[in-house]
Amino acid sequence: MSSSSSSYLRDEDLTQETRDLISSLPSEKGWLVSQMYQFQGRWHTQALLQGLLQCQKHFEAKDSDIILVTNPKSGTTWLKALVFALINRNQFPVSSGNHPLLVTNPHLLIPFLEGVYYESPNFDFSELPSPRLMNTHISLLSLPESVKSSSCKIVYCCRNPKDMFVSLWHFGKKLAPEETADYPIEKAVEAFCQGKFIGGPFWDHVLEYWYASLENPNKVLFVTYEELKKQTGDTIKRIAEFLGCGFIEAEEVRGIVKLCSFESLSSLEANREGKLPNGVETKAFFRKGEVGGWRDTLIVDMVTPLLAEEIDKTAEDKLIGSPFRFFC
Ligand code: PAP
Repeated sequence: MSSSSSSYLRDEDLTQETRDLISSLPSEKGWLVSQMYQFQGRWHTQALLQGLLQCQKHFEAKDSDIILVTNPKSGTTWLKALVFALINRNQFPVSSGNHPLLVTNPHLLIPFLEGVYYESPNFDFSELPSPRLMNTHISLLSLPESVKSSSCKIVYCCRNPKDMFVSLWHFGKKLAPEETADYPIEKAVEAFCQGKFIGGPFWDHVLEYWYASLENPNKVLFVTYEELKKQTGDTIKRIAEFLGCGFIEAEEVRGIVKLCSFESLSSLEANREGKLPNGVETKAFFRKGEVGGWRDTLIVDMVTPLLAEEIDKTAEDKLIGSPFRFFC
């Protein structure tokens, strides 16, 4: 692995327990990672699998916790910024010139559960201010027991699979330039469609949380990147209502929309310079921020439209029997 790779792609800090477990798991060579392991139906890097195991073992959810859940590249950074601004609006008025989001990348304000459990196993989650705000990519099935049994709230954000795939494709190139330089996009699409992708299968992740939001609407709120784009203010109000944030002034909503917009966040020094502790540059989380941006990457000649069709066809197959539809 190149020195610029994220620590999530490396495996030097594995415990014996993780090594023992992975030796018994199905494994595959993956795009971006030399090896991926299937655990509880999902494909993981060794590092994030260790983070997941530690999280399952040690994380104690509180009723007041708020957990943001996404597939990678589905709006995590944006959702983190929006919910942080929302729940802290009394302490940090959005119109003030010294809001933490103006000087700090959202990933540094809100801990990524399995990432922290891998990188900083001694991190003390009890020190976080209440309500604790955290994020994860963990599937519904693999969530720590206390998350399922407590009254903590889950906000899930889904993105259409073609934009998600393309976003990860470009992110991967920044994350591991040497490893991805000659990797054919056709192979990456194939792996994505087979579900053999970091955190995959993508579709199962989405559907499980979508059904959970229908079954338990007080526990799980399901929003999409596309509706956030189209109606950011209304979606913030839905999130605020779900989280029991009380009355929120229209002016405040407008302030949150503006503060957390792609244009605003991506132009800040905190999001143009510097790196996260895992080695990823903060600017890597801001690329285009569009709906339908996949066209530039998946339709570049007469061959690649087939790739978009391959993803559409797979999504169609995976959704047979479900009324859920992706926004495309
Ligand atoms: P992560 O799961 O690794 O944290 P995540 O934030 O979910 O990544 O995805 C990054 C995507 O969100 C990028 O999409 P793109 O590659 O299609 O451009 C990024 O541009 C987009 N993004 C980041 N911040 C915002 C924002 N404030 N508004 C809209 N889109 C955003």
